[in-house]
Amino acid sequence: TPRRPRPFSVKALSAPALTQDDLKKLAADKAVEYVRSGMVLGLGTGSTAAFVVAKLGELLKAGQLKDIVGVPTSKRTEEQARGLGIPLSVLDDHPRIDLAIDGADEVDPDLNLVKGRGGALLREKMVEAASKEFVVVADETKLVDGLGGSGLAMPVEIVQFCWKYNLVRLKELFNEEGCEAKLRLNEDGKPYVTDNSNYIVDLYFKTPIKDGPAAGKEISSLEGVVEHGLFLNMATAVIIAGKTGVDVKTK
Ligand code: ABF
Repeated sequence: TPRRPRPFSVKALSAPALTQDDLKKLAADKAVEYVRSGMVLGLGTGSTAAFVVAKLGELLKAGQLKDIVGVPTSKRTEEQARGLGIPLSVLDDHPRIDLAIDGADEVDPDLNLVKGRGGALLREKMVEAASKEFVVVADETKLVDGLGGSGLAMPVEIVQFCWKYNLVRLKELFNEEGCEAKLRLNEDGKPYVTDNSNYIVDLYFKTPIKDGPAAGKEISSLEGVVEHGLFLNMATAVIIAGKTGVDVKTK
């Protein structure tokens, strides 16, 4: 007697659920489809961006990509890319970047971002501002209705000189919103120092930031602030990987 087809796929039922790393890799692989031979590329920082760099290394090795030049956004990324044999440069020599691909900490519905929990916000912002296209890679946990709304840190890079003074001034800027401000520390309790030898103050908002551009301007107007983690109107596309698939959002 002919075997009856099974009413459902046993394979699908037993397939392991996608991990957050699987989702990051899916987003990274999709973003790399934007890369062409000969491009100057901004190389992001963080665990999602690391999947992008790894994929670029693979494609170069396989001869499927040629003559790319990477401009890393951190010493960590520089090390990873160098280890994979990706030719590297700096903004001084390549002030016009074709495409930057980087992760984010928060993505709002208008593709504005919070970045910098990985500590690389200054170089990221410089490289991504110099890029014709800036593609963000993220898993769905990064989506928020309003920036600062995740309850997690919104980083501000400040000079080391009189950091307490600036910590207080940053907190005062958003006092009405009940914002907390903390100097970022390493596990050993010492201040976290960025690639540019600065400190980071993390701002914790109780409610989403109402006016991102105004907040960004106010933060930047403080002497001793080097850069903040609001990346407004910079992303040209955001690739979000979720349990149900990969979504590409563009402006
Ligand atoms: C960089 O890495 C940062 O701007 C952001 O802080 C962080 C995101 O890291 P991950 O991809 O590990 O979540 O993109």
